[in-house]
Amino acid sequence: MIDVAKWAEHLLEAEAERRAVPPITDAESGLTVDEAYEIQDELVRRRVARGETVVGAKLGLTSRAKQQAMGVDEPVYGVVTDAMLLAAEQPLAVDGLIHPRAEPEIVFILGEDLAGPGVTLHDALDATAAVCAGLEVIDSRYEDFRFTLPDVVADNTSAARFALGPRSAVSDFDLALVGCVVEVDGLPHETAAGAATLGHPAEAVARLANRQGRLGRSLRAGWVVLSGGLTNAVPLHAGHHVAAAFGRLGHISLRSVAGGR
Ligand code: OOG
Ligand code: MG
Repeated sequence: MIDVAKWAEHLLEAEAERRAVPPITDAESGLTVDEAYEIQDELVRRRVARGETVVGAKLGLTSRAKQQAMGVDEPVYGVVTDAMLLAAEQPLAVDGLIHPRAEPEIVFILGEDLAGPGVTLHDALDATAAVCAGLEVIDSRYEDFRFTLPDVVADNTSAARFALGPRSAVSDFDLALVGCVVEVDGLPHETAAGAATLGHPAEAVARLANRQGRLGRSLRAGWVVLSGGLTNAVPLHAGHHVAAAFGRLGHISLRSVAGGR
């Protein structure tokens, strides 16, 4: 039997102390994915108990670029809270994090609750109030971002911060064909299209809604859903400027500075 509370606290402490730790599976080689989601649930419960509000959900490892980079070949699900949301133009204080990286994502804002079974890509689009360009800042609590599937699940899929661009109506785009160019300090670094995430970013939302349904949960109206990094993530150091342009869907940029929050 895994000590869910112990491992949840362990990861929260690593985050608070900005100290990377070895993956849990180094000590608990039999950790299952279900147990890892229990650790994640407990970790989120503790964040809520200390005053944070759940504002949405995220998928990770939905693109081949990310799966290959991280060596994990299936999508993972996590939770985002208000404490992770960066305000418009708010710089990212890198000293508050361990080894942050930024990745471009198409983000959905739901207008209706959504839960499986049977949710399709089209149902997900129908339930969407708006879409926007996003940059997720991930910050694995594990040394060197080294983890297995259960490790990254327990660690709330490396969730740390996220920034959102202006909202657009979902009907204005074929999200599979929206292009994405990531620039670091003004130079092109990574490129992709929306189809990089499971063929269509709304497929990611549908997949998560079906999982929620199996657990007797739902995605909630008003929630943001991050559909997963389209490209590999870019390491962030103080003084960097990372920008992700998604054509007509908009643009989002992040300036990283020294200092903590
Ligand atoms: C895991 C989180 C992955 C994404 O969008 O693929 C993720 C990681 O790479 O540390 O958020
Ligand atoms: Mg991500």
